[in-house]
Amino acid sequence: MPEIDRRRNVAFVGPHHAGKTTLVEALLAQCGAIPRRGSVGDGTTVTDHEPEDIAHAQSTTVGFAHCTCGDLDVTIVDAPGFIDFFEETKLALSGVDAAVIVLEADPARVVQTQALLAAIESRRLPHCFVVNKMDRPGADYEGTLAALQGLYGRHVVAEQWPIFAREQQNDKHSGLSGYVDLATMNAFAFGDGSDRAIAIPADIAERVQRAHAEMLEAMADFDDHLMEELLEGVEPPLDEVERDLCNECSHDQIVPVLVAAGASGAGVAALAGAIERWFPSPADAPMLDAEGRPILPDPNAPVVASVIKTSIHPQSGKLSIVRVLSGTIKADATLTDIAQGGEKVRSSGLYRLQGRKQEALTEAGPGAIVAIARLETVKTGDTLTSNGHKVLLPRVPLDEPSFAIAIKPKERIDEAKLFQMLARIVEEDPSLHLARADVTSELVLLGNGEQHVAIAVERLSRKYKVDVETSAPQIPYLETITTSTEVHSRYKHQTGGHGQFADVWLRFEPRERGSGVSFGETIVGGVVPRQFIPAVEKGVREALAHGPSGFPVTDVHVTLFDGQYHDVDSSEQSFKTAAGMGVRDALPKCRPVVLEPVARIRVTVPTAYTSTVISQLTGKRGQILGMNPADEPGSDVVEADVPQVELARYITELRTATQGLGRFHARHERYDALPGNRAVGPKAAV
Ligand SMILES: Nc1nc2c(ncn2[C@@H]2O[C@H](COP(=O)(O)OP(=O)(O)O)[C@@H](O)[C@H]2O)c(=O)[nH]1
Ligand SMILES: [Mg+2]
Repeated sequence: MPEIDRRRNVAFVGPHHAGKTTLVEALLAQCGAIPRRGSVGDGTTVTDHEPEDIAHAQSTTVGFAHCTCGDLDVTIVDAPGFIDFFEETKLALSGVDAAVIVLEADPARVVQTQALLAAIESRRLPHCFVVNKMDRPGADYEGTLAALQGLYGRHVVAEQWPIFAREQQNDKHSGLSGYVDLATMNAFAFGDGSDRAIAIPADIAERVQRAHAEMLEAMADFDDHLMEELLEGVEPPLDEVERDLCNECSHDQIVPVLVAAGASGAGVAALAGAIERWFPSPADAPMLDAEGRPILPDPNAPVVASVIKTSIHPQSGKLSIVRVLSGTIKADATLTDIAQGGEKVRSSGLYRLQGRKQEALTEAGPGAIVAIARLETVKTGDTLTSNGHKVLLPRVPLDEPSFAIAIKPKERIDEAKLFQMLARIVEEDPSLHLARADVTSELVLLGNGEQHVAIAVERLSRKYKVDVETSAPQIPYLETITTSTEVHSRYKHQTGGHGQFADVWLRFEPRERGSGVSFGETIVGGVVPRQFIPAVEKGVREALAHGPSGFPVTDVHVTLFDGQYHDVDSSEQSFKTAAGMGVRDALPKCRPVVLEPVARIRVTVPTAYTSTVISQLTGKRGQILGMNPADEPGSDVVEADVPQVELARYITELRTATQGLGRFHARHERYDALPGNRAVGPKAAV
């Protein structure tokens, strides 16, 4: 077990496609954890190992890896970047002590790191930025840096300055060839495995000096001694600068920016050094329990561990990936699940993960991120302890789902079985939800975007060998009437022996919206005997289940006010039938309308997109209720009532219109009459 201060737990996060998985692969190769770098395109990387990652050439879930850098034991959590999987990323961040935010050298994409930064800052997690893909033509380091500073402030500082190889003929750069370390003012050329010291190229010397000065100024904000030196015009010793930088980064004050081209391994050796020097060990910044008390990382204390991820393999079973905060977990430990009411669970094995590979461990101490086998009842987000020790860790707040599909089995298996399989998929990803829809009773899977649920369905098919049909959930339309009427309905049938006879007069009146169906009677003189009246009500209610357009009828009051019966031939059944016939006769005469569900939504977007969002909602028959500044600076909240049918793919449309930055919450608000020109039937609504 490595000493706790030699451990580092680092998440690699950032926008989709920024090169995180490739960079992690390069780091693993750099540290000798793997013989050679695999590639995302070939599906050969350590951390994109799930079949869905490989099929889509992108991370669809968090991947875990580890390497030994010098005498440092580094556990890497490679998070998916695609916005649909952001909740998974948030959970992963809860288990690490620092984050590397990887982004492309493109100022326009800097805004895409905003939600991520909010999650990182909410935990005050030390972090650095890596401006990646610096080998690509047009890579704009200065622009990206300026955009980062514009968004987050000047404590985000360049710690490296890129050196480009020059083409012979013109002055265009042909690729990243090295960097200047702005703390120590040393320049390096990338080599195979290690970087070689060189002189600072003359053509960037002046710019590099300026960047060095900017870095010192930013650092001086957190360091009075440095501030004095700068005010007195004293150049601080470079080893002191390096020490201060480590200190200020590990306390989440200064956020250094580095350069890399992960695909070629350029910048990876320096990144490994940065992880060692700038990022805290688990001992440096103990995590807090739900009451804000620090949990000291003592190997001899009772175990406290938090479950940050669950993965279920149909053959080998369930793995709970935990971050140990305190104590030492043995491979056959019995632990208490505090979140599940103190249930005792027993480990069937302890593993360190290298992508899909599991290396057996005998024990794991504070700071370790390890997988525990077969804790069947344990869920992501739970807190595990030993000896009944009562500690609860804070739960990561997850966003509500914003996209839904209806699922039904294609053949063979029944729905109950499908429900169980889906429940296992949801167990692996708590940002998915499974529900039975009201009104339509469909089985509905909800997630954070079209990709999120589509990949969950792919996973379901692969793991449990079940084919399903998916569709947009049916819209739970209803019908109602807008005028009153009275009908006379007589049911008379003679077949051989005794016949059937019932005669009813029914009045139909509209009720207030949302009040449902009610039934009353004003029968006097026993023209309809008491014992048959419940049958009339039953017949009415059953017939109202399908209005003229096929939807359930609501907001109507039906009164039985007259009728006749026959001593021998009348029965409950005949009154029920007569009532049903009466309903079918009456509804078309009462100017029926289809009612559609309307949701109240709150959309949060950066102010620059507010007007786009408003016109998008107006185009969806939305009624804008208001627009106010959001809690987060620079964003607005737009509130609107929008027909549910218009929101089916809204999350995708919103993200497309807002660079992925918009998000919304919706809840059912009311039913409105469908505008006359919009025809729907039960089929058209699917
Ligand atoms: N030019 C260039 N392409 C890269 C680099 N790193 C990754 N890529 C490519 O960018 C794409 C996304 O890479 P990936 O590692 O999956 O990004 P992730 O979504 O952040 O994990 C892949 O096609 C990579 O081959 C790089 O340094 N330079
Ligand atoms: Mg990836």
